[in-house]
Amino acid sequence: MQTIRTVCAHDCPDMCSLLVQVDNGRVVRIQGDPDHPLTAGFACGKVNRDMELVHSPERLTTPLRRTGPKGSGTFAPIAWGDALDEITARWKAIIDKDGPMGILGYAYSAHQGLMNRGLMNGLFHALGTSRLWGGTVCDSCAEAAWDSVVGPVGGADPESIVESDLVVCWGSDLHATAVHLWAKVEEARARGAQLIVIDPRRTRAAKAADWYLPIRIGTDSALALGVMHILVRDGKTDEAYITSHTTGFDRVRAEVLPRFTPAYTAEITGLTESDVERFAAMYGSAKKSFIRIGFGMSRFTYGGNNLRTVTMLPGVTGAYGRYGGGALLATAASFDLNYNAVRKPSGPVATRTINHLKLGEALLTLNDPPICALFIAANNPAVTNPDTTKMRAALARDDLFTVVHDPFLSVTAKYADIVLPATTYLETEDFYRSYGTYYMQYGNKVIEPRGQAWSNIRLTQELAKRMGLTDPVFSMSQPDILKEMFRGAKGTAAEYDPATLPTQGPVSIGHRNGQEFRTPSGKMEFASDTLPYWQPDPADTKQYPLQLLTAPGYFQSHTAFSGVGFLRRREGAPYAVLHPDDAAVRGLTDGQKVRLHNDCGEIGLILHVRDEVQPGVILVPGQRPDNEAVTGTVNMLCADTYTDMGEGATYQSTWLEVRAW
Ligand SMILES: Nc1nc2c(c(=O)[nH]1)N[C@H]1C(S)=C(S)[C@@H](COP(=O)(O)OP(=O)(O)OC[C@H]3O[C@@H](n4cnc5c(=O)[nH]c(N)nc54)[C@H](O)[C@@H]3O)O[C@H]1N2
Ligand SMILES: Nc1nc2c(c(=O)[nH]1)N[C@H]1C(S)=C(S)[C@@H](COP(=O)(O)OP(=O)(O)OC[C@H]3O[C@@H](n4cnc5c(=O)[nH]c(N)nc54)[C@H](O)[C@@H]3O)O[C@H]1N2
Ligand code: SF4
Ligand SMILES: [Mo]
Repeated sequence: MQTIRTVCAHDCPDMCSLLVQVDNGRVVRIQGDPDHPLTAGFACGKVNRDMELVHSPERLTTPLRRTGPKGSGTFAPIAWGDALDEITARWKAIIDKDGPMGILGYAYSAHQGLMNRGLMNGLFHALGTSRLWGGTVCDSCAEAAWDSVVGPVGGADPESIVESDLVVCWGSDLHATAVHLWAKVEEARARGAQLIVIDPRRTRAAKAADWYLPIRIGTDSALALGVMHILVRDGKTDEAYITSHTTGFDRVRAEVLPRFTPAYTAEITGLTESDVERFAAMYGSAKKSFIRIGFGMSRFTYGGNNLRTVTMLPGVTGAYGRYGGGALLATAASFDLNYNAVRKPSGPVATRTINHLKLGEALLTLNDPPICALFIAANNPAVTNPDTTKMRAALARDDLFTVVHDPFLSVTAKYADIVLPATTYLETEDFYRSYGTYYMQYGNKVIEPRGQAWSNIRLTQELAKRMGLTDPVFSMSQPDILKEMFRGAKGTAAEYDPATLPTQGPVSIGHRNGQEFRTPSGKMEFASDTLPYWQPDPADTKQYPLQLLTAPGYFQSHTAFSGVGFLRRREGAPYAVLHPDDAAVRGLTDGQKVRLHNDCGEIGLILHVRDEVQPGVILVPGQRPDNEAVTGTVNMLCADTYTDMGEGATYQSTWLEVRAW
C-alpha cells in the first residue's frame, strides 16, 4: 500500500490537495490532505468516491471509430496508430484545401491542470485554427462584471473569512460548490460571525444559515442598490474610503439611489421592506463583512449588471480595505504566471474566435471557410451548452469530422467520428492554481493510465509531432514545462522556484493587504461604462409562467461524475422542483413524471413538490444526460442568447410551463 499526494483536478474552486492510497495499481482510498489549510483533511462526497470514477466499468478502454449514425453511439475499437493516422490525414487535407481555420479544437475545464488543459489549447493555437472563446457557458459574464468594478484581480482570500464578523453567501451554494469554504464559514460563526444566505433556492447552505433571504430570481442588483440607498440615508457609508479608493459613487448616489427606496426594493426583490432594512443595517454595522459571490446571479440577460452591483457594496462600507471583509468571486486572475508558454507557444496573433455557447450556431452557419473538423476534450456541450438541440443538430452534420477525447462515452462523444480514451487526473501529472483559493500545487500521477487511455498532454504532444509543430513545449516533460510557466511570471507567484514546486505540496500567494484594484483608474469603479441599474428581463414575454432556476447538483458536477453509479443513485433521477401552490393549480403531485416545455423544446423529469423555491420558479438542479431522465436534458429549454456583459450564457432567462407527462 502506497499513499501519494496529488491535486483534485475537477472544475471546483477548492482545488483540494488529496492523499490517495494505491494498492496493486488500484486506487483504494481518497482522503483530503490534512496539511492543506483549506482542504483540512477532508475531500467532498463526490471525490472521496473517485476510485469508482477511475475504475468505473463505463470507462473507455480503446480508441473507437463510428460505425452507425451520428449520435447513435455505435462504434468499433481501433488501434491508436490508426486513429491518429486518420485524424492527422483529415486535418492536413482541410488545411491544404481551406487553411487551418476550417478546424476548431479545444480542451475545456473538466481537467483543471494548467498543462492538460493549456497545452491542448496551445496545439490549436500553434496550428492557427479557429479558436474557441471558452467559458462563456460559465464565468465570462461574471468575470467581465467583476473586472468592470475591481479589475482583473482575485477577490478576498477565502482563508480570511475566519476573521469576518458577517458572511453573506450571495448566489452561491457552498454546500454544493465549495464545501471547504463552508468549513471556514463555520469557523467564523464559532467566533461570533453571522451568516446570511441570499438565494432564490432554499439551499442546504440557506437552511444552515442564521438568516435566509429568499430573493426573487434575477433581482440582485436591485437589492444591492436598495442597501446602498439605506446606507446613504443612515450615514453608514465610509466617506473616507469612498473618496480615497473609489470613483463614481457621487453619480450613483445622485442619479440611481434615490429611486431604490426600501419599498421599491422590496417590490422588485420579493423581500419585505423590513428585511431590506434589517439586511442593510447588518451590512452597514459589520466591520468585516465578507460577501461570497456566486455565478448564479449572472446567468441572466442582465446578469452582468446584477453581479457588478453586488461587487460594489464593500466599496461603500470600506470593507474592501479590511482583512476578513470584502468580496470573493474568484482568485485566478491574481496568479500572474506565464500561461502563454503553454497556451500560445506559437501561431498567429488572431484567427477566428467562436463563442463557446454559440458553438452549435457556428458549426451550422460559418463559411469562408466552414468548420469541417472539430476536436473536443474535457467538455460535453451536447448536454451542457444552452440550446442543446441546435448543438446536436450541428454535431450531426455529415460533413463534420469530429474527434472527442474523454474518459467516458459522453453524449457528445456519441456524435464523434473518432473517440479517444482519456485518462482522469489520477493518471496524469500536472501543475495547478486554484480559481477559488490562493493555493498552487504540483499534482503527482497516482496510477498508470487505465486501459489504453492517454492524458491530454500525451495526446497533444503526439498530435503536435505528427502535425509538424516544433515548439519545444510539445516535447518537454511536465517539470520542464512548469519552468516555462514561471519564466516571466510576476507578483507573488514569481517568488517560488519551479524546480522545487513538484515536491513542495500546497503553497499560497495570499496576503493581508486589503483588496487590490486593477481598473484603469486604479480605484474601485462604481460607474465604469454605465451606472448600475435594475430592469425587468426582456426575455420574459409573459407567454410562459415559470422561470427556470438552475443550480449545481450536490452529488453531480455537470456530467463529470455520471460514470459513477453510486453518485447517480445519490443524486436520484433528474428532477424539477415546484412550489406546492404552483403544483396545486396544475393538479400535479410529488413524484410524478412531468413535461417541461417552451418554444425551444420539451423534456421529461420527475417532479418534486417542495417550498425550496418560491412560486413562479421551477428549479432543475444540474445538467444530466438524457438517458438518466424521462427524456431530454435541461438545456434543450434554454436559448443561446448573450448576457449584457462578457457574452455569457443566459440559462435562467428561460420561461416555461409544466404539465403531467
Ligand atoms: N457539486 C457541484 N459542485 C460544483 C459544480 C457542480 O455542478 N456541482 N460546478 C462547478 C462549476 S463548473 C462552477 S462554475 C461552480 C459554480 O458555483 P457557484 O458560483 O456556486 O454558481 P452556480 O452553480 O451558478 O449557482 C449557485 C447558486 O446561485 C443561486 N442563484 C441562481 N439564480 C440566482 C439569482 O438570481 N440570485 C441569487 N442571489 N442567487 C441565484 C442558485 O440557486 C445556486 O444556489 O461550481 C463548481 N462546483
Ligand atoms: N442549464 C445549465 N447549464 C450549464 C450550467 C448551469 O448552471 N445551468 N453551468 C455551466 C457551467 S458553469 C459549466 S463550467 C459547464 C460545464 O460543462 P462541461 O465542460 O461540458 O462539463 P462536464 O459535463 O463535466 O463535461 C466534461 C467532460 O470532460 C470529461 N473529462 C473529465 N476529465 C477529463 C480529462 O482529464 N481529459 C479529458 N479529455 N476529458 C475529461 C468528462 O468525462 C466529461 O465528459 O456547464 C454549463 N452548463
Ligand atoms: S471539494 Fe472540489 S476540489 Fe475538493 S475534492 Fe471535491 S471536487 Fe475536488
Ligand atoms: Mo463552470
